[in-house]
Amino acid sequence: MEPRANFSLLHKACAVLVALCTLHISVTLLFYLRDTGNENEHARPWPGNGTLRSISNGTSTSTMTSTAVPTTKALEKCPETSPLLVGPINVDFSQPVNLSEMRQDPRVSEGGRYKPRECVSLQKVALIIPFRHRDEHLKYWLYYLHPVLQRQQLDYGVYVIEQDGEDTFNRAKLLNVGYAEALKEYNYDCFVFSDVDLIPLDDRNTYRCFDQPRHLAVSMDKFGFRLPYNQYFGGVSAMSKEQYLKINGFPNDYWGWGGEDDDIYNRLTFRGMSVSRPDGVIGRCKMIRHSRDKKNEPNPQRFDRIAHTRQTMDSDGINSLTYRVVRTEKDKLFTKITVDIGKP
Ligand SMILES: *[C@@H]1O[C@H](CO)[C@@H](O)[C@H](O)[C@H]1NC(C)=O
Ligand SMILES: [Mn+2]
Repeated sequence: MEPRANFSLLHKACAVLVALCTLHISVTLLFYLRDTGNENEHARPWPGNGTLRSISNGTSTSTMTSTAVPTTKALEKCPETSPLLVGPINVDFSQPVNLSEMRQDPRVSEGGRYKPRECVSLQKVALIIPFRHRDEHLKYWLYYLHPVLQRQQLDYGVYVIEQDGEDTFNRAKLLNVGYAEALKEYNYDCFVFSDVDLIPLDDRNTYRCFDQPRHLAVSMDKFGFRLPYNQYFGGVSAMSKEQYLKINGFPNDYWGWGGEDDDIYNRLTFRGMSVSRPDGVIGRCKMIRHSRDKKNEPNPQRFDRIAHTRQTMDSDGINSLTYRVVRTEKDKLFTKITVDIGKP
């Protein structure tokens, strides 16, 4: 009697096992079929699933790539204040600088372009430098500024805008050209306009844009580390694309030295904006000593022009800019655009 009872028990157990297996298979099959028909599914964690789905459903390739490559995690935004800043910087114009090491830097790409690898920059910044016959100064600028801009975690490009020929210099018109040419290359949202001979003495003076147009060269050695006057907007300034367009860019008819920065100041106040500045310690900067350039004599018309900004700003600016690009040179550390901007 005993062996027969055992055999019957075993038979029952087997039957139950077969039933459970059948149930398991059918439930699995049911879920599998339901999955292939439903593309709104949340991502499943096991690998290979996407491939399976793409075979059974030819339209699901996008789902396949998104689930099959879990390593392409998006970079996070850079912090408001870069953790790489060091504060005061040693700047010495009596020592010649050597750019050869800087040119080897694989993080900088042709034309003086850089973006941090560790995070996504908060702003895309074009640096615009009006230029003529100042190669020595440009060397210092590149040598000191590239590391600063990199520590500031900016996505940036350096544009040297050279006035062709030997007619009277026109700084503001060159700045307008820089704005227009930089935008042809990349979707910059901030523009820093810097003289070639001004070097910041503290990397906390971030070369980026703010809620209001920014004046950065607030504390120059040349002026005893103070503002020469409250409305001063010269040397180095920064404007977002929006702020720049709001004032119709810069005047094109200030030939020779002086006045164009005051005209720009007038423009922004007439459009209801004000000037944002770093404090006088962070905003310290050094100017390379030089004699006055030929063909950049003080402009005798400047006082009259500044007095009429309100009448001229809507018709003279980025909306009336004309020029001709003579040549473009891509150096490792900058893009140089030589332009014919006419003459007074
Ligand atoms: C600059 O430094 C490199 C080595 O880093 C050297 O080969 C080159 O001669 C130097 N150039 C000048 C002008 O001193
Ligand atoms: Mn100067």
